Amino acid sequence: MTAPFILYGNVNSQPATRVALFFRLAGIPFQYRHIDLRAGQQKSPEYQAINRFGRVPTLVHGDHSISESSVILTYLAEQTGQFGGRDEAERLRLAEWLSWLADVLLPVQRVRAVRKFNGDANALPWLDGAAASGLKLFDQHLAGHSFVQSERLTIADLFAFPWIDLLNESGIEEKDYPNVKAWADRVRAQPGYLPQYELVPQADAEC
Ligand SMILES: N[C@@H](CCC(=O)N[C@@H](CS)C(=O)NCC(=O)O)C(=O)O
Repeated sequence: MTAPFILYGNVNSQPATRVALFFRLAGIPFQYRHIDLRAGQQKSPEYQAINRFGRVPTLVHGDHSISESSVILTYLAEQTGQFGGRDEAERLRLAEWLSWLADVLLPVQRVRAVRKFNGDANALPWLDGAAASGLKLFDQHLAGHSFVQSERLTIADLFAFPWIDLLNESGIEEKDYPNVKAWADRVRAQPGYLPQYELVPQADAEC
């Protein structure tokens, strides 16, 4: 029997829910461990023993404990044969996409963090501009493409998607980016899709 996949996360964390989205779309069961970020559980010695950065998500699989959602998605694609590159060239392209998406779309996550969790509003003018620039670039790329890398859904789509699914919490209108909206609707139409707040519970669970 192969080792279970154990995901440590929090329903409010988009990096964590993108891993849950992988499992849901792949139809792969996982064990879920809720980490109480408000209580600081991510900084406890027990948790930092599996995640040196003291953040979610962490994937534990056999002898491995892996942090950083892009690394986890890449690992899962390799382990399961789903949503990854089919040859070295595709795997390299996907690694490029993960890095690029993290650069250009991270301001979307930051804007949400400020608006939803009462962050420093002085940062908003800069963050709103940076989020709009990133979304414009992403929208331009998606013109004429069904999915980020190709005509099939990959971990690059799963990486970007949670930021887009909750654009309204960032104070951004999805309809202002029509190619992004059409792409997001294609992801939402995938079998197994669940919206962010239904992907994982606020307690440990078998999912
Ligand atoms: N680059 C990381 C980002 C992880 C991250 O920022 N996690 C946040 C939640 S969204 C966290 O655990 N914050 C708690 C803390 O820093 O104490 C990834 O993609 O996994």
